[in-house]
Formats: sequence, structure tokens, C-alpha cells
Amino acid sequence: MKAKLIDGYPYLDYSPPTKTDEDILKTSIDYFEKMSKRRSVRDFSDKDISIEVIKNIVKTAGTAPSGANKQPWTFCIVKDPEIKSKIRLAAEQEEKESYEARMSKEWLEDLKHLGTNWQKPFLETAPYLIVVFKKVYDLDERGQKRNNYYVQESLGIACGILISAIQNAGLVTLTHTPSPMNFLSKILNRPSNEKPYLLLPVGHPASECWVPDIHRKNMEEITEIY
Ligand code: IYR
Repeated sequence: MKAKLIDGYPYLDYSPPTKTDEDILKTSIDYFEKMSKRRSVRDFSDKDISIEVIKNIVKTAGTAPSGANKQPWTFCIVKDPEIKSKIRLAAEQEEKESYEARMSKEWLEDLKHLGTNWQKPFLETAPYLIVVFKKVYDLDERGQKRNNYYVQESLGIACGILISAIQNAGLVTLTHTPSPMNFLSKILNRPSNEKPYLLLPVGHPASECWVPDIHRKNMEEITEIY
């Protein structure tokens, strides 16, 4: 690979293999078709998955772009049934309070057609939980704070890539956001510069798995072409 210095910094010549226009079109259609089959799933099978698969999915998420390339994320992979039980218990406690007291009438109304409630059995049934933490700042070797940039955006992109890698592998997930989420920092013993961002159960769908009959907006609804 060719390399050189620009303004004193190392650069590499980037020349990925080029594809034909026809190949690019076909690949884009195939990927859309694969991704359009994705559904948020709440009925999980307890069928195990190889940790290698989960590691590959997380590695893929770690390819995301981030502000100043700080990669301000930690992906906690949880397989231990005891930890999963603790997470379920704590999440259900918060969710019960949310559904019964904290969420507005409008919010509850907006969720009705999705059939959600405070109970989260999938947090124990799914073979893996991936708990994503954002690093609000970094700590250097001397314990000094170092800034991170566009942390929300960076994490959103990384989680998007994580979800697409899960779909690509043939598995299912749910973007679960129990609220508030600080119990995750305690259970997983995370340092103070990390804040919980998203909790994703990952697995196979249950043999009987129902998803709401909802529809995606079409091209015209989501696009303006200039
Ligand atoms: N966090 C709750 C509520 C919830 C909120 C939204 I916005 C959803 O799209 C779905 C659920 C829960 O996980 O049940």
C-alpha cells in the first residue's frame, strides 16, 4: 500500500476495487431488499449464537465514522444469565413507573398499536444483550479529561451500522431504551465518563413471533430531489 506524509501527517493511498455501474445498481437493490425485511422484534428464541458472530457484529459497528475519529463508544456484550436477570429486573422497575406515571397520555396513545408494555422478558430470553455506552469524554493516562465531539451523532451512526450488521447476519434485535437507563452503568460497573445509550437484545426470533402490521414511508414521502 502506498503511503506518504501530508503536512507532516501519514496518509495512505485509498483505492478500493471499483465495480461496474451495473454491479453497483444490483448491489444497492439487494441491500435494500435485505434491510427492508428488518423488523423490531420482541419475541425472542433462547437459541444460542456463537460469540464470534456477536464480536463480528460489534467490530462492524466499530467501523462507524465519529467526531475527530475519537470512537467514543463501548459495546458491552452480555451473555451471563445472572447479569441479564438483573438488567431485566431493573429495566422493568423503571418501565413500570414510566408506563404507569411518567409517560404522557399522547405518548401512550402513540404506542398502543405496537403492543408494548412494561414487561421485558426478552432481556432474559435473548442469548445476548449489547449495551452501548457513549463516552461523553475520554480520560487520558493521567486521568485528565479529553473532549469528544458529536458524541450523539457518532453513537447514532454506530448503532445504525450495528443494527444493519445484525440484520445482515440473519439475526434480529430491538432498539430498547428503558428510561432512565442509569441502572445499566451500575450493573455493568461502567466508569463515570460513560453513559448508557442503547440496549439491544440480539438473537433469533421465537418460533412464534408477531410484529405489528406497520408500514414504512415511501420514497416520495422521505425524499426531496433538487
Ligand atoms: N421505553 C419503553 C417505551 C417505548 C417508547 C417508544 I418512543 C417506543 O417506540 C417503544 C417503546 C419500552 O421500551 O417499552
